[in-house]
Amino acid sequence: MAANLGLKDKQLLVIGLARTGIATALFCADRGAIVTATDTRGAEELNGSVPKLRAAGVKLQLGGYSDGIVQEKELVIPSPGVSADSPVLSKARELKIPVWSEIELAFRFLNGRLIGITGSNGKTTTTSLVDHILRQAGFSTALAGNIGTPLIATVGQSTESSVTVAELSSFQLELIESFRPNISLLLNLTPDHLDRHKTFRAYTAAKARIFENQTEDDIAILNLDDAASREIAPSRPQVFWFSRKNNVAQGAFVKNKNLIFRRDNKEEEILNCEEIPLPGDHNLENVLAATITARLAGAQAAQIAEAIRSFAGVEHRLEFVADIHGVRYYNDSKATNVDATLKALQAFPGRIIVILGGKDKDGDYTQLRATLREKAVLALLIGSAEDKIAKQIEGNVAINRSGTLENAVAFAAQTSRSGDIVLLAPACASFDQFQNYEHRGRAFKELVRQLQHNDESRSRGDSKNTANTEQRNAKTFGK
Ligand code: UMA
Repeated sequence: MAANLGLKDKQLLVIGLARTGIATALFCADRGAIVTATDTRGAEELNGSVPKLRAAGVKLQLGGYSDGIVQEKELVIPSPGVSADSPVLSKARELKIPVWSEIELAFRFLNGRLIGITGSNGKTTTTSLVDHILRQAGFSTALAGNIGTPLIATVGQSTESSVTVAELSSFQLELIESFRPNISLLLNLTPDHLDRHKTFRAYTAAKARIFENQTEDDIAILNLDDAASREIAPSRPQVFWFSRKNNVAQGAFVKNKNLIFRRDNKEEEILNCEEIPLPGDHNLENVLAATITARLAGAQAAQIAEAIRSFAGVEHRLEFVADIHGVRYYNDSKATNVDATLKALQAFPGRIIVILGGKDKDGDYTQLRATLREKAVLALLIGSAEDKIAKQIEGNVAINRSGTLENAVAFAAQTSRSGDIVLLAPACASFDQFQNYEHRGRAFKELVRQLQHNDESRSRGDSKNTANTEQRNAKTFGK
């Protein structure tokens, strides 16, 4: 670990006061730093965190800030949502004030071992799976980072024997200095967040920083099937590869449908790939990557196999919701870009009714055409991206302009037949109609569960129940 940092009497600026900023400001104030924290939002929008921050002695400047706020600060810690090239951070650099992401600060205080997991898609599933395997194998673990709990918030519980499993985003990695996971895993690289990083090259460079400070004592794990990942393989750490398509010298691969871990010419059969409960080739990649990570962290082959078999998956990632008369409903609300939607479609054999749309992120939906032709029977379009998506995919799949998620689910229920898959994998952000992708996913699940409930009430001939459910529907969705 890097040298611990003395925070006492240090003048710090924390920018952004949501999950990361609040945890960072409280952590630093608790260690005697003189903390100023700022946000473009006003006190009334900060969900009640203001009294707690004030009580901890944090000086607040809310409702906006000027570049001058960095004057006389010794360290600036912006939240991941603050763009690295924003004027206030440029000013800090001009004044030679260090600008660190919160993961850099957390790293200076973290005890025990650190596993860092990044990539364009699959991060959350893989991070959760690694954590699940290690816990099942008896390790004391903490799950943190981009997955929702800031790394700094878990530092206090870390001990010499604990393992912190952290999901890392490009926003967090682009502002590190000495951050160094013992095991770094890069799952894949496809274009994402180009509104922030501008070019794929800059985005890739931010992700590659996960390996930057690793030494010969550390481990890097990469995807041999992904050309962009191969190009940035590091030279200092020991490199392990995973591949669905080829054998690898050191790492994990598939042989005769078995998942194999290989190290120093010794092979271990982990489990049969058909036993993996998560659908799709991309999930096979996630499982291969998690296997190497957990094995090198110290879990035994049999423990890994058992934990994979019992892994229930992650909410909003190809999450199974219900089977209603042979029609299976899946929630993949986290598919907020075209590549993630492609992977979701590819995870099923066919006859998919897919719900697409939301807020466009400059996505190229023409990339969906071939897979829609092959796998989908119907595309239900929702949200503000409806027109653009319709223009870009028409002629490749039947389209219904549903407008809202509620209409889309109702239409899917009417038109589907046994054996069909109804898949929410929107390829768009959610912010036009929902607070975030989690809100969208929960709304989808609620709609499907109501369908199921209504169906069960009908088959019981229970008219009273049906009326109640309809009343409840009207309440929840404002019909
Ligand atoms: N703000 C400013 N100035 C700015 C920009 C934002 O003051 O220029 C303020 C906003 O008004 C707001 C706060 O900053 O109050 C928001 O900060 P934030 O967006 O960093 O929110 P956090 O709650 O701290 O969430 C961050 C991650 N968010 C982003 O990367 C955008 C969360 O990842 C992460 O779970 C959390 O830290 C804990 O580590 C979310 C995410 O969308 C899930 N990540 C991206 C992704 O997965 O695609 C990278």
